[in-house]
Amino acid sequence: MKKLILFATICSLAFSYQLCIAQESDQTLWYNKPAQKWTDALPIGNGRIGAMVFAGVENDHIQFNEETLWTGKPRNYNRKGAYKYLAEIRKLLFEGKQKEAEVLAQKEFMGLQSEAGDREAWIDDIKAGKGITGNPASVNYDDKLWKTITVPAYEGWETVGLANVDGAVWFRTTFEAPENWTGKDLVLDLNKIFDEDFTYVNGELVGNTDGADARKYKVPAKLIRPGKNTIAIQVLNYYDRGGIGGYKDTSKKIGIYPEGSTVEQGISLVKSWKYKIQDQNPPAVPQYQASYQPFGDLNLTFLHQGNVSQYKRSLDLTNATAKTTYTSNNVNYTREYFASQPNQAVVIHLTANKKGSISFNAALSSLHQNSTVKSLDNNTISLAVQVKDGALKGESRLTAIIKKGSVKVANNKIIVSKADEVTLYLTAGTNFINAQNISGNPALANINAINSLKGKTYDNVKSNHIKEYKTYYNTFNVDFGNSNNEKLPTDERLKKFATSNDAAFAALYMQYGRYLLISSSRPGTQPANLQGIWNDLLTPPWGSKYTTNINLEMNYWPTEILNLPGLNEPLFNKIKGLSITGTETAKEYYNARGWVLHHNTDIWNGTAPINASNHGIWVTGAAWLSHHLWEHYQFTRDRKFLEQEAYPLMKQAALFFDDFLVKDPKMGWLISTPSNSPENGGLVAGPTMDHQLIRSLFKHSIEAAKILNVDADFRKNLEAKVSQIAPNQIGKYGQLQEWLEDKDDTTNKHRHVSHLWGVYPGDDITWGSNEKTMNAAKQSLIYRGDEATGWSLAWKINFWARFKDGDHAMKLIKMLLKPADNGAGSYVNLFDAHPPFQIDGNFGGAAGIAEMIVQSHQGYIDILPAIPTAIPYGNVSGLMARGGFEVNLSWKEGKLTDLNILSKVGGKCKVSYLNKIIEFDTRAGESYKLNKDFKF
Ligand code: FUC
Repeated sequence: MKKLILFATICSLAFSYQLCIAQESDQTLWYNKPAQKWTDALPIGNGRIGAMVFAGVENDHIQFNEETLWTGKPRNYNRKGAYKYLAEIRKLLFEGKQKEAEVLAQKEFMGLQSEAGDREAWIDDIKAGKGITGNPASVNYDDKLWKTITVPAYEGWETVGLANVDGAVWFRTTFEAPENWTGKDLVLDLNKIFDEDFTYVNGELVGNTDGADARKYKVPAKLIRPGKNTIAIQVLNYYDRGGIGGYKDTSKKIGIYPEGSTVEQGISLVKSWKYKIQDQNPPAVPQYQASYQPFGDLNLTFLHQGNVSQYKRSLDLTNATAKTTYTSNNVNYTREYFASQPNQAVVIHLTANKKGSISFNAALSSLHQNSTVKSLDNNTISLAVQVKDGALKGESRLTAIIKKGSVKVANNKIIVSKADEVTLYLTAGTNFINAQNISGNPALANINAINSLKGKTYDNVKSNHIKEYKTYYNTFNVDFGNSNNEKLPTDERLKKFATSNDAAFAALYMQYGRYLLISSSRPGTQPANLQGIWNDLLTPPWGSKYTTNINLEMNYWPTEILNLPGLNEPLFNKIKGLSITGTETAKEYYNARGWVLHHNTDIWNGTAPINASNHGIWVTGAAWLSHHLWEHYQFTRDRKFLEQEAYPLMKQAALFFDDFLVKDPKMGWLISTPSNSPENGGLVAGPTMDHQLIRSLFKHSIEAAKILNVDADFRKNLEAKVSQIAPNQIGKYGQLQEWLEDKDDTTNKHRHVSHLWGVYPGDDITWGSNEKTMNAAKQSLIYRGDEATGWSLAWKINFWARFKDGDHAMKLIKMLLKPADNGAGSYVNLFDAHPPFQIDGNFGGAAGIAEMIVQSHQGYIDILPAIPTAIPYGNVSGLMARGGFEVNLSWKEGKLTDLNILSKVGGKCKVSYLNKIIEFDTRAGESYKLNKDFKF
C-alpha cells in the first residue's frame, strides 16, 4: 500500500516516465518490449477463458482458450475383464520377472484407446493421387508454383511454417551430381522423418520407412544422371510433429554421397525445398486420453505511423489487469486487458490521450482446420471451431463498443476508425456440459455473457471484475522488503535473481502463483491442467491433461496454506467425477470395491491405466486426491464438508485398498502390487510411496469415521490393517528405500522423489514422530541432487522446508527462478519451465515458500521453521495453519518480531517458535497476539 501511494505521488508530480516505471507496484510483472514468444506473453484468465497477451504495438496478438475444448468424446476407457490377468501379473512380480509382468500387463491391462481411422484406405487414396495433380515424384513435374520450406526441421514442420498440418505433404529438391560420381552407388541419408516416407530419386522409389527408425537409402548408380537429379519425398504424418526431421544434433547434416564416403564429402540437403500439401485429413491415431486444445487467436492490427516510444507492458497482480502503454506520433495509447469472471468475457479497453486516435482492425482466427469466421452484425464477428479428433465444438464472439469514430465489419473483420475509446468483449463457449454430456450449445455462453454486459459501462465491468478477483487475492499478503531490482523489467530481474539480494522477487513469485491459480481454477470451472488454462498447441506436451502421480496435486498445494480454499472446488468436483469412472475401473481391473485412479486423467475422467505398463499402472491416485479432501478439513475444520463431501470419497478410496492390498510372501506385510514408484524403476510389487499414501488414507479415514461417529466396523477393519502395511525402511546407504527391497541406486537423479511423499505433502514421516526415518529421507534427497525439472525443483523446495533447511530451500528457489534457457527454470512471463512450460512448478514453488514461513502438519503451528538467511525480513498476513488458524507475522534479521493468530473456529492452539511451545484456548473469530519473546 505504502508503495502504491508513493507511486501515485511521484507520477502526479510529473517526474519522468522512467521514474514512474521504477516505482511500479511490487506486485507487477512488466517489460519494455512486446512478447516475441508465447512464453513471453502475459496470461489472464477467469477460470474458464484464458488468454495470452503479446502486446505488440502494430499487431497485438491475444491467443485464447476455453477450458472445455478438448479432443475426444465421452467413452468407456476400461478394458473389460482385465482383472483376470491380475493374479498372473502379481505372480510374475513376486517371482522377480518384471519384464514378463510388464509385457503381459501391456497386452492385457492397459486402458482402451480411442478408435483408429482407416489408415490403409487413406494411404490407398493418397497413393492414388487424391488431392494432387500428376505425379510429383517424376523428374519433369512442374513445381514452380509450390512454396518453399526449410529442411530438415527436427522439431517438426510445425516449427517452420506448417503450424497445424498433419497429413500428406510432398517435398522436392534437386542436386548436381559431380562427374566422378558416375557409376557409383549413393547413400541418401535423411535420418528421421515423421512419420512415414516414400522417397524417390529421378522418379524411382528408393526407400519407404514407417516410424521412428533412421533412414539411409541406397541409390543405385544406374539411377543417377550426370548434372541435375531430382529427389521427391512424399511424407505421411498422422499426429504431432511432421516432416523431414533430420538430426536432433543439427551439426549433423542430411545429404547424399557415394557409398564409402561421408556426407561432408557429398552434397548437403540442408536447404530450402519445395513443398506441396496433398491432404490434411489423415486417419485418427488411437489415443488413451484426450488433449486440451487451443481455441483461437485475436489479432488487432493498428495503423501506427512514426516512432514509438515509452513502450511498456505489464500485469498487475493486485487487480488481475494487464496493460500496454506507448506513445506514437505524440499520442499516448493505453490498452487494458482482463478476463472477467462476473461477465464471463475477456475485456480489452483501448484509449488514447487525443480524441479520434484509435483505428485498428480486429480479426479472429484459429489453428483448428475446421473453423469459420462470420460477421454477426456491424460490430460483432464470431469464430466457430470443431476439433479434429473428437466431438467438441466451440463458438467465440468478438464485439466492439466504440465512443465516437466508426465501426463496421468488412471481410469478417471488425474495422474501427478514429474512435476516442474502444471496448472489445471476447466471449467463448463449447458444447461440453460434463464428462458424459456434450449436448450443450456453444453459442449459449456467448449469448449469456453478452446479455450480462448490456447496459454496463467499461468502468462497471472493470470494477466488478476487480471486486470479484480481490475476494480471492486479498486474503494473503506478503512483503519481503524492498530490493533494488524492483526497478528492472521482470525479464532482467529474473536474470539477476540468483546473484542478487532480491527477496522481494520470491514474494512476487508467491503472489504470481496465487494469481495463476485464481485465473485458472475458479469455482464452477475445470481444475487447472498441466498448463493451467493456457495452451497454444493442437498437440500440447502430455496432452496438457492431468497427470495424477504428482502434477495435478501440486497444482493445488497453494490452496490451503496460501488462503485460497474456495479454489479447491474444481478439484473436489473432479474427484467426484473420477470416483464414478474409478469405481468401474476398480471392478474391471482389480475386482475390487471402491474407486481407483491411475497416473493420468483428462476432461472425460479417464481412470484406467494408460501409455506403458512400466509407469501407467500406478494405483494410488485416489489416495493422493483424498489427501486434499482431508487437508481441507484439517485447515478449515468444516465438519459438514467432512461429512457430506470428503468422507464418502475417502471411504470409497480406502475400500479399494482394503480389497487390493496383498500379503508380501517374504515379509508378511500388506503391500501394493502391481504398481510403480512414479516413472522410476518399472512395474513392481510394493513401492514405498504407495504404502505411505495408503497408510495415510487409512489413518485419515479412521479419524474421519471417529469424528463423524460412523462405520465402526469399517474403522476397526482399517485399524487392524493399517499397522500391517509395509513400513518405511532405511537401506544400506542410509537412504529411505524407494522400494520394498534395498535396491536404490544412489547415483539415480530421477526427477520424481516419490518415496518422500511422506515428508511432503504427507506427514507419514516427521521430525517429531520418526527422526531417523526423516534423516534417511533427507539422505535420499541428497543422493537425488538438486538439478531437476521445474516441478521437481518446486517439490524439493517443500522437502527442504520440511527438513528445516531454509538455505537449501532458497538454493532451489534460485534454481526455479532462473531464465529457462532450454532447461528448467522460468520463462520470461515467469511460467514454470519443465521444460517445456508446465504450470505445476509455479504452484509448487509458491507453496514451498509458504512452507518455509509456517508449517502445521505436526499438531502445532511451527513459526519460521525454515526461513533462509536470504529472506531476513518479512511481513506476512493470511497464511493458514491446520486447525483453522490464520497466521500473521513479521520478522527482522531472521527473528520473529510479531505474531498474530486469528482463530477461525475456536479450539486449542499450539504454537512453536525456536524451542518454545505454548498452548492456549481460542474462541472463534478472536485474534491472539504474541510478541518477539513469544509472550502474550
Ligand atoms: C509426469 C512427469 C513428467 C511430466 C509429466 C506431465 O509424467 O514424470 O516429468 O511432468 O508428468
